[in-house]
Amino acid sequence: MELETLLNSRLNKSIKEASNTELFYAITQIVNQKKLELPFIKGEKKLYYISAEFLIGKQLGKNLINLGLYHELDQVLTKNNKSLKQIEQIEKEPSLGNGGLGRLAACFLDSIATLNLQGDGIGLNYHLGLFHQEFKDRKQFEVADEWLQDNTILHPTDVHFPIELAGKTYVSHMYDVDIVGYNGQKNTLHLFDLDTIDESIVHDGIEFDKTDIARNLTLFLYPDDRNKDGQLLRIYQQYFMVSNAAQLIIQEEKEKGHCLDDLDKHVSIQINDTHPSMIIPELIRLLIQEGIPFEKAVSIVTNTCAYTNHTILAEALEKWPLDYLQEVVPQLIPIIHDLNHSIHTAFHGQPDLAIIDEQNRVHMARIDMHYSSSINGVAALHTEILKNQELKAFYTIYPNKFNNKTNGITFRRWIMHCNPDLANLIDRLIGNSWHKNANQLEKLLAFSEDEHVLNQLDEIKYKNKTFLAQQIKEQEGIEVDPNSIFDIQVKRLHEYKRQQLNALWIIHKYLQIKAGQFPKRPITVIFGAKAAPAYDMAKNIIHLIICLQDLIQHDPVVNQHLKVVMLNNYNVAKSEMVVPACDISEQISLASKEASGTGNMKFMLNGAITLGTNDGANVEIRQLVGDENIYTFGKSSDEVIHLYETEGYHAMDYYQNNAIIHDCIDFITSPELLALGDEKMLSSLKNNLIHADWFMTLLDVNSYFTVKESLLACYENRNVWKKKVLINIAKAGFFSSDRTIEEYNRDIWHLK
Ligand code: BZD
Repeated sequence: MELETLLNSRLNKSIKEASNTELFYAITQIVNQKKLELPFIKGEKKLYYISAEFLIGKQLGKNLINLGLYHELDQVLTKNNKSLKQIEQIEKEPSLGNGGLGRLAACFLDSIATLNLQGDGIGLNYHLGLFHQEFKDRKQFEVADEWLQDNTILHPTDVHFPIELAGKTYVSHMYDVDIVGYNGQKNTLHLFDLDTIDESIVHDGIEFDKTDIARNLTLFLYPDDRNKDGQLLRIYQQYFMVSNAAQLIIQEEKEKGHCLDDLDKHVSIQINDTHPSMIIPELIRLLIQEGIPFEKAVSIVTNTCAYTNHTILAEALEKWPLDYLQEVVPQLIPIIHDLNHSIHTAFHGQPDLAIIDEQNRVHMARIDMHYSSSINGVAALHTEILKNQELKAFYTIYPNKFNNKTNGITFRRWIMHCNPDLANLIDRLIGNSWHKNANQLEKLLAFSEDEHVLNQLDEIKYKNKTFLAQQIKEQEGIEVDPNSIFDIQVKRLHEYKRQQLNALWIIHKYLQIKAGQFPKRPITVIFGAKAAPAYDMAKNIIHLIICLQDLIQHDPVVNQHLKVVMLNNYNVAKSEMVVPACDISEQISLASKEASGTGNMKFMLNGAITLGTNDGANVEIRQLVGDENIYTFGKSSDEVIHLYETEGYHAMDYYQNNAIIHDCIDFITSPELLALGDEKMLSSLKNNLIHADWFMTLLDVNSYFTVKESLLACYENRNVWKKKVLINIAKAGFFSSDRTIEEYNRDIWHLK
């Protein structure tokens, strides 16, 4: 049936008369019906991608694209004076992730299904998500994110497993989300939950009784783990996730008639950072229960599992006190001891290889590295740093396990859905083969001197900027000029990502404007970021940015030249709005600290120019586009690593010896800002920058300011800029997650 007829038959009124909400539900029903008709992907071998986060974003638009229905429906609705884009907004965004790691998992599921590979995701169903960010008094506050109300994506199943937690048995419940590929077939994301969860125990934002496991287990992603109860809760969550995963895998294998001795021939398990690491001892335990001897079980599990590392920040590598594991998962302790003992014997007690260290802490990443067959980093530089620095001891003993898989993004969401005008222009120029073979984008290079094409690209950017400006006006109450340069930094708030460096530049620009030095063209600096609830310095940085936003907005002279916008509750939907509207993509982490970044790829694909350090995947962007088409600055990762090793960085020296740095930092506690902000928070940030500055903000101030000025100047050279934009889009094909997944499959999973 034609879509229009189908839609009419679902409504009890005409499309014109129906409200957006009615249309949303009617379209959802149609999509659900279509999904039901799709076959599940089948194969000899199956992948299970286990992850604490799946930042999947709103599903309706993405499903319509992958089902091939988006365009037709859009036309039907437009004809009836309705907007599909507005209807899509009705869906609540699933709050099942935090940042890059979770969004990567979502892009991967899309590509796995699109490539017709049999692979399901396994995670948890967090009722109240990460948190919903609110700003009050220019500060971040966290409240529950009630995304599950009006759920339209989760299907309850009748799958339940018994899970032992602290000696008590809980019964899990599996919920499924369909993962539709851009290819007429589907996989599944399985999210586990408890039926006894009670959202009403949450009070004062996101506070709740951390000990009431039956009611709290899947309330939040990353509950505050500053104290013991919080840490225990994380262990409860992690074990609940992996025990469900292990039981599901074994059940499915038995249903297929496979012998568990051959598990590694039929199953691959990808461990997404260390949150799912307990899958290793849990699976060994269950295989032993099935009658397989310990040594054999260990070898099967090692062959089945593969581990991805997403960070080199030492504090993010999880280490759980053995006592805590003993309390929550006593059934795993004998296995962990045995594994530890084997390693101790094999490597003569070498301490940096031990699973249990001298302080009786269990190193989760070390379990992964000893007992899986692949260890990968997520960008070339990151993998090299793992091999030569952070995980050197493991690279020495397992050189063949190490491999690089540079991250990618799904082009279905990150251009076709978020930037339809650009996607359509590309279709008209080079055809649509790039939808499935992203390298075809290089064909765009043929137009790099074509003024008409370059102008079309520019017009699309302007239209996207105008749309973003409208949204900012509606949602944040700030008027921004689409003719200004949109300079954007959106990502988790962390000192290593150095939003504070960008804030110092804003202060610098503010002081210049105050002194009568005006920029050639107004600049709009846009931020979006959530700070972890327990991370005070990150919250101080958000506070400074909002104070700057308000100071500048209310200054009638400065606001003609400079605007700052802190988007509230930055999420996937907001990302889809800012990515197509960006001129300058800020990727300014301290070199060696950003494993890869994936926002950098999204911006590039949508025609932004990167202003970045030689870090993570920025390095590969630079190799692809050439030095003329990216603006890099700052010390190299080798230099930074050397500074850490020699304790050679002293922020105070920069503060004392550089007048610009001195003025910018002093301004943080100037009367102007103290009139708006909290003295304690601003002083604490200022003191930190002078006396600690663990992520070396001041190290790169000079070169950042200089290179940023040259980038802004380049914007005025319109033809040169437009050509750079085209080259960035044309070279982005490498960053398709289809390419990344093909590599995982070729080197690790071997599904087909
Ligand atoms: O993973 C991110 C890295 O910081 C990015 O550089 C990289 O691009 C992406 C995808 O590989 N890591 C995370 O997002 N990590 C976390 O969010 C996290 C959360 C809790 C504990 C440890 C890590």
